[in-house]
Amino acid sequence: MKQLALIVLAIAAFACTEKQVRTISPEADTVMDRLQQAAGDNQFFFGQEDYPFYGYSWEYEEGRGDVKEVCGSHPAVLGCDLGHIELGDDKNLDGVPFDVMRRAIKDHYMAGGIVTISWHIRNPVTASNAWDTSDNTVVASVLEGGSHHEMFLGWLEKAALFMESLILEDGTKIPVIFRPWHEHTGSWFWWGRKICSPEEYVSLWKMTVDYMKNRGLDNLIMAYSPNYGGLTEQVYMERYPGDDYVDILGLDAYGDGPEFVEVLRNELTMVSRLGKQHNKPIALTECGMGGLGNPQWFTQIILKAAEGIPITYLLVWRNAPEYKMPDHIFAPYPGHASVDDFIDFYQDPRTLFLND
Ligand code: BMA
Repeated sequence: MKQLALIVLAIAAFACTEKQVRTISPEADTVMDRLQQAAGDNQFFFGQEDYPFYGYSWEYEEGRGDVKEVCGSHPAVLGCDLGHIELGDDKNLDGVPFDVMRRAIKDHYMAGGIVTISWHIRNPVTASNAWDTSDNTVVASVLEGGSHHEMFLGWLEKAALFMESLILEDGTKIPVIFRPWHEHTGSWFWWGRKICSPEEYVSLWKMTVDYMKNRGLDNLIMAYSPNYGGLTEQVYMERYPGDDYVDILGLDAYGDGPEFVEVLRNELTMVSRLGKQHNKPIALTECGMGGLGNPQWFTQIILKAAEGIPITYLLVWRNAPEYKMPDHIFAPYPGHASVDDFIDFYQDPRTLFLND
């Protein structure tokens, strides 16, 4: 009897693990292979958030892009953000129409590029933005059994519907590196370190991934992206949702100067070690220097920090139009002081752009 019980338990445990394993689509697999291959060749892809939508002095002009106007190629990675999709809005939190975003994602993928999507999702309890950390019960309230669970499933559905619309004419689902709940080792978003417990964070992540998986969204490659600074392995892994729920180990890092290079090198080295242990590619899922005041940031800061470390891609943040947000740029535009340095970065054999 006891033996039978053990066998039943073993089968149940096996069934449970089986159920948890995510498989990704062949196209998503190809992206993973390409990332690994680049890192193996001591190369990485360069990306920028919102690059086709606007730049320092323009908005919504088909074919334009600050980076392309500086070096001749668009970035290899296009970053987009879903913030405000949860409200049913037709534009995201930075004013990008979701229709325009969908088209740009298809064009970018068809041109051989890689797509990543983050989600500055609003606070479902206070109805304020993602940065509202005033209530530390929010994560618990969206989990199963919580007061805002049903509402939150509606928000996940809106994001899933957008993801489902990312298909080609022949029905191929465009692979997307999905990066929700980012920078959670900091405490500036409602899912941050001081706002929820590790268990709550992990449940939020798993609920999100399971929801997408159950809708058949096997084109999502999940990227985990703690924030730079004060990271030990323990802090990095404290809220890790598990190997079945994460495909890329990331790091978000903003800064400048020798100390930034040193700390970033140390933390990237640690992430690289974890990547090897967990058999996951690693990436600088967001990085940059706000305002790009250092004209040699690309070759002297970020290339130096990542030298010899097998990052697969890096994504700098958006170049907001100057009249909307002065000094909110992360890549050069024609005439900017860092143009020459950026061209050196572009020509460096380690960097891969859309042309590559
Ligand atoms: C931030 C800034 C904000 C923006 C947000 C989401 O870092 O760029 O202006 O709304 O990202 O893109």
